[in-house]
Amino acid sequence: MTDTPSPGAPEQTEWLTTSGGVRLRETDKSLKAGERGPTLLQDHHLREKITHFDHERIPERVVHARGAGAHGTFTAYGTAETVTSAGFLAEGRETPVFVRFSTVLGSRGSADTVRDTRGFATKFYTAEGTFDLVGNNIPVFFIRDGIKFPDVIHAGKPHPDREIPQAQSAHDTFWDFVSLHTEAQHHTLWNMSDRGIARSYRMMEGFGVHTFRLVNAAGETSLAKFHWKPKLGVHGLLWEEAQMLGGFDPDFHRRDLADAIEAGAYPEWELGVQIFPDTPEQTYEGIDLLDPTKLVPEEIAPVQTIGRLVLDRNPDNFFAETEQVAFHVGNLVPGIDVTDDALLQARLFSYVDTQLTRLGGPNFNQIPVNRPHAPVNDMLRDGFHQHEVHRGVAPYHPNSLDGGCPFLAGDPQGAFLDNPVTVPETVKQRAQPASFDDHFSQPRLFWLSMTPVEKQHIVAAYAFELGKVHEPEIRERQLRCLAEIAPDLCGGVAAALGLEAPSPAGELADPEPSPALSMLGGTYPPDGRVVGIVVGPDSPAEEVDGLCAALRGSRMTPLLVAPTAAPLGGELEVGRTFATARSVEFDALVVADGAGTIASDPHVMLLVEEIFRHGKALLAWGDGVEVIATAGIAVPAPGVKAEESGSFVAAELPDLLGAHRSWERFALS
Ligand code: HDE
Repeated sequence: MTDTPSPGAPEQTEWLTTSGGVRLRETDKSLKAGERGPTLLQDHHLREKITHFDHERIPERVVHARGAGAHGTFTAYGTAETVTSAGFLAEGRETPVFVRFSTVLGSRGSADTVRDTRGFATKFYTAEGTFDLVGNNIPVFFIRDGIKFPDVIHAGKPHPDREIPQAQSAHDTFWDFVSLHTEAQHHTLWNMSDRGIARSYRMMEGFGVHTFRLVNAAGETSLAKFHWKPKLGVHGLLWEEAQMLGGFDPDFHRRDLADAIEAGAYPEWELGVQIFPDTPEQTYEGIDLLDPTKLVPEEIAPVQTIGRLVLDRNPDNFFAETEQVAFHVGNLVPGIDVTDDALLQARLFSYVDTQLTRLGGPNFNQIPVNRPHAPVNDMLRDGFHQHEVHRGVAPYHPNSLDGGCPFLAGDPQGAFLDNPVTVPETVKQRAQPASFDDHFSQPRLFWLSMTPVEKQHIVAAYAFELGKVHEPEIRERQLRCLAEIAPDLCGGVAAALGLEAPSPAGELADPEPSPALSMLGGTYPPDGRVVGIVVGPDSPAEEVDGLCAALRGSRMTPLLVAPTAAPLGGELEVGRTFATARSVEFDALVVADGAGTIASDPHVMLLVEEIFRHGKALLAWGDGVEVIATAGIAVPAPGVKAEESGSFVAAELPDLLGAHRSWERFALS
């Protein structure tokens, strides 16, 4: 560290200073009249320190308050060049990005693993200006018109009288609203699936939700929906795990993202697009593309990949970056334009508006994380927290005093074009198209596309949520909605609530299932998966060390679990003691040779029982098998294996983790 100030770097000297740069000789004691006397108003250091502290908090986001972010790079394949002129999508182009993941309902300090939609917002710092893709992990939304957003959020937030419950939809006002405003039923069904309790931000799909309009170099337009496809597959927690984590590790997703990046298991997604012809009706195969409560099944409009996102750097400072990042759906670049989706249109207003309060003024794009990487000359002036020292006298257009500068750009200079879309001659009215009346055919499509175990989880989720609803009328009304989606879903939930299942009002739609909507099937790399290794005092340190190295080599994260923090063999670091370990942190559990001596310890029993109950891989070697036997678990079983020597563990874990869980075990139970 030197004493030469470098602009933009906050730690410019090794000495403690005031914010004015004056070096301080004391910061622990106030200036007082004598050792035991009153504090003097004269103490400018005390006053500066306390005043700044008093104003450290800014308003949290009104929605998506709880989140975590990371930096990375997007590399384009060039496959989108036929449909869009966006420079950052040209072949091989690398663009820095910042991504923020979030929950929707909870406050900034709420738990990560609550049942909720997750935000997936990406800021591309392109050479042609900032492009923000502000999406969710669910491809449809509760409402179709932004004017309903305060309604759905007021219903989902805690009850205004007692301000409970925090960060969840399992309460009367939420189900009151969605059972009355039935266009919300599709999104709600996704929330009740395991998508609502993601295993990791790294294991979520992302969706732009709305239909966008792409424009190519020839000026031809097409309609498009954006998708993020995670390299690690789409995986959920089990409900019991999610609830336990809320207590044991409320920062689970935040930690998981940061740890994976730190361990070099960089999270990756491919960006894909579904492309539709830009027809005057703006429909595809009968699906209204301006209706954000509807998706277009991948089977009828394949997702074509156009680039790869890798997150490889954790923020240095949570507040400066993750908290202050300001996304805006109006941050568009040439080649990407909006459509008339009424939800998207309202968002175009809301995102700038909200930053004025949250970030305290109109200059939030000057905050480092929000600064464009393209040159700026904007004629916006003054305001709170103005960081630029603008020169010139004529921030207006037209002018002659600054030589007419800044100049207006045209096509050759890559100016943004608001696409000249024809708006049919029409009537000013508060109305929606008739196609918006269908609220149930797509939830039914989702339900029919689920595997039996996924359906079981959905029924259990509704049973929990509606079980927390006190008003009988709301439960019954929601059951009537479920009857319109699927009688087996409705019947399962009604049985759990001890109620009569209502019948649907009419005939149900008969959609073709979309296997792409299921989270099951496929195998994925084990990157960043956490493996607990239970060791006893006599476990062979060298062998355990070798196993850890092999797991790290496959980008897994091993954590030794031991009775105390005493290093194994005097050298191997213990990651969790019996006082701090809980199974929900691990994707798999290995019981090492030498753990036989602690086989009946209740902490170990609890770990093993939970790992087994949650369908996770459970491996043992040497006398470690005694631990599994003591827990009453038969070996072998799906995902449960024991051998004399430990060499099989590193070889078999990637495959076992590749499917996320041993799903057969659920079928057995
Ligand atoms: Fe947002 N939304 N939203 N939203 N949204 C915000 O902006 C809003 C909607 C989404 O990590 C706010 O900066 C309205 C859909 C994400 O910083 C606010 C409507 C989708 C994030 C806002 C919607 C989203 C936000 C709060 C209905 C998925 C977090 C703080 C018209 C496609 C971004 C802020 C971050 C945040 C308004 C609907 C995604 C108030 C009015 C649909 C991921 O401006």
